[in-house]
Amino acid sequence: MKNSKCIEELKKEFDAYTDMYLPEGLGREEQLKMYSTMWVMRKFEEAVKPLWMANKVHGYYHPYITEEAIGTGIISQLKKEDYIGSTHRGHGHLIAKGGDINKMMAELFGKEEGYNHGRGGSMHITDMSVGMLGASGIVGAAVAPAVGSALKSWIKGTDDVTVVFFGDGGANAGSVSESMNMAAAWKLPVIFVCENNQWAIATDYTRITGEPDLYKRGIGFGIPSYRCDGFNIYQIWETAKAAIERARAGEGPTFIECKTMRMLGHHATDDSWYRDMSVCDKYWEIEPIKRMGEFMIEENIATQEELDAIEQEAIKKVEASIEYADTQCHEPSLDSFYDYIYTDGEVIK
Ligand SMILES: Cc1ncc(C[n+]2csc(CCOP(=O)(O)OP(=O)(O)O)c2C)c(N)n1
Ligand SMILES: [Mg+2]
Repeated sequence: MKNSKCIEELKKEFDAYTDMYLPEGLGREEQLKMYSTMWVMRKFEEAVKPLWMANKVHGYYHPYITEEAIGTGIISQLKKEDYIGSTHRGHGHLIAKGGDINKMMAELFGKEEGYNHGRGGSMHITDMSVGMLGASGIVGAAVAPAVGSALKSWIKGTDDVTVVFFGDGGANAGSVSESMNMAAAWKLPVIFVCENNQWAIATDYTRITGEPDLYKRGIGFGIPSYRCDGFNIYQIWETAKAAIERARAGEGPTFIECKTMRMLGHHATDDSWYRDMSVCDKYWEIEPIKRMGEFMIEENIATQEELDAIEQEAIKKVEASIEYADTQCHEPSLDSFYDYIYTDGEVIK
């Protein structure tokens, strides 16, 4: 199928579709940095599956592939002191916030040098040094703590912002609504980002909600709410910029639904038997990295050579992280089995 025909078909079925455009204030260097971040996310995720199959990576892992524009377009604008709360699909969020991919890979390998000393795996990575409040295997669970984090910033009088991510499935957790209500009532500096990839494991999201326009939930709480094309990093960047400015100015929360499409299985080996994956064929034409690259070339923002070099750099970084985790890190010793159960105090063995 020709590219343009795909796009015409997509426009009919993907109601969040927007054309690419250059938002005011977004310079070339920032664009190249975001492009690079997306490639690191992509190469990291692509590398993990074969490692998982080879039994080098342990525990579940959920790829963020094709959702990279969401985390990147938003988190790239945060400062180090700002916070993010993440999901079970959180590698990309941490990469965008400046996390250490060597420590991430070591954690996935179950090694002592990993973020959680190899005890937590993919879904439990936290890095307070870059404001990453934590990933969570419990869907929607990051939202209430994120409102707590925003409350802390408000009490301390800083201009720090907290951004919290959750899926279309996670959006249905009761605590998400309670948190939105409190944040709106107290005008807290928090941004709710719903990554609507239209699936919650094997459930089409429209089967479990009466209102498929998820951004409208924010409106119900009096929160300015927007829908973005989850494949259009420029629209996401522009929407997030305004939301971050509002939060820093003490004007309260924003809700952003980034509508996308889950183009792979829910986790590493889910073959998506419950859905027709051919639906995704068209969406690959607008996957965010390809789309941003094409746009930057069309608009003479970057050359193909520059973009290729950025991709190669990302491959090298990820390869180095695998080499580190595989050959330089250590298995936790058996006598450390009970370590890190409590932050301090007596450990009951
Ligand atoms: C509270 C809770 N209920 C159920 C699950 C099982 N579960 C794990 S991932 C998932 C789907 C989440 O879907 P969504 O929030 O849309 O995120 P996505 O995986 O699509 O990124 C579910 C139901 C869980 N981990 N936590
Ligand atoms: Mg989902």
